[in-house]
Amino acid sequence: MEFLPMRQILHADFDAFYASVEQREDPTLLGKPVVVGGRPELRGVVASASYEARGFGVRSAMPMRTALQRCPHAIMVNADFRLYNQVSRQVMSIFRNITSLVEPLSLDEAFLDVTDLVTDEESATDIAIKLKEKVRAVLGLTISVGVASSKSVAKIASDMDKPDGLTVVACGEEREFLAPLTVEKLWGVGPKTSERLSQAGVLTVGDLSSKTNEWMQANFGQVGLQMKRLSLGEDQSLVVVSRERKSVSAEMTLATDSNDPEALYDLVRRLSDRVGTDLEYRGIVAKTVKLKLRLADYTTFTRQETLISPVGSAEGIAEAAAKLLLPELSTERFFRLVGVGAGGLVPSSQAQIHMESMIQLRLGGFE
Ligand code: DCP
Ligand code: MG
Ligand code: MG
Repeated sequence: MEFLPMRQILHADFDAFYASVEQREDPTLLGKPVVVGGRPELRGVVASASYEARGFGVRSAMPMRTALQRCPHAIMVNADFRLYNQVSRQVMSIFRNITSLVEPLSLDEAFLDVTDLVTDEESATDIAIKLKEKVRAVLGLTISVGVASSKSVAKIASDMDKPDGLTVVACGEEREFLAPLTVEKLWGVGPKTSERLSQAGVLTVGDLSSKTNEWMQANFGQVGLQMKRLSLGEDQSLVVVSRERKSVSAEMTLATDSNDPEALYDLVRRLSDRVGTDLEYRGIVAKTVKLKLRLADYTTFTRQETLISPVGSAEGIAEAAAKLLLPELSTERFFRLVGVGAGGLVPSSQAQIHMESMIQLRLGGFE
């Protein structure tokens, strides 16, 4: 098997994410048991419980009814997904200010590969401390961070000392760290698998790591071999920066067909704003900017420009898109729809300067 050089991975996860955001928004909730979720009379469940509520045995995914039985004085708050989304974008952008190698796992957590940032003066642990301070200072929220040589160990570590935790697993100490933990802590081991393992006397990760490959394969197939590797702290999976779309775009049909330059520029600016925000959120820049236009008679075409230097902001996108719009405007031409798109996406850190600029007219499809 080929081995990668030693890596330094951080896993960062907000503490009681929804509940902490609500406590931040309304300081009278600070220090109190807060549960965010659906109403008990509607069979709602708990999405997030503050650590004060957890002291009473309240947990995520528990029926709200049960939560209120355990903690009758809990303060129930409705979820505000727009707000959580916004905070998520903000934290991901703080992460990306440290390194472009960020892999979000959900709204409130991400992996960061900081291998290349570590120096004699600054360890991965120092970077983790800096990250926690930055999040607290900018967002007024706490994250827990795990530091390890792989994603799976870093993720388990971040959960060890919540809230406001920092758990570092030194290289070479992965096995000892994992051994006493229950098997459910391993990625991919759910209640069913853990039940089957416990019937075979395998309760801890240490128990699992002492099973032979043959036994694991006979009982659990390929997944068994993977579990065994994880139990030994062996995980070479990479921090994946962007596994999504190849382009980002936004489009809008006008309320009434328009030939008014001001209205059209305004729309281009608003669409560029959406595209630019998305790029910033994902830490990527675009090498091409596209403008999609549909006339009153439904003729649809796109203009696109490959830029001399890639853009990653709303202003940059808007400027390029407006330049593409200018030659298309005429009093006889009524537009029905306008779209702005960004293509040729690369991580901001890998952006290369392009020596040529070209404008192309393309009929038909828009990615
Ligand atoms: N969430 C949800 N339903 C679940 C689990 C989570 O709606 N069953 C939402 C609410 C959480 C957010 O996702 O606030 C993040 O999930 P986490 O598992 O990270 O849980 P918390 O951040 O709330 O708490 P912890 O401190 O344990 O990370
Ligand atoms: Mg969390
Ligand atoms: Mg989480």
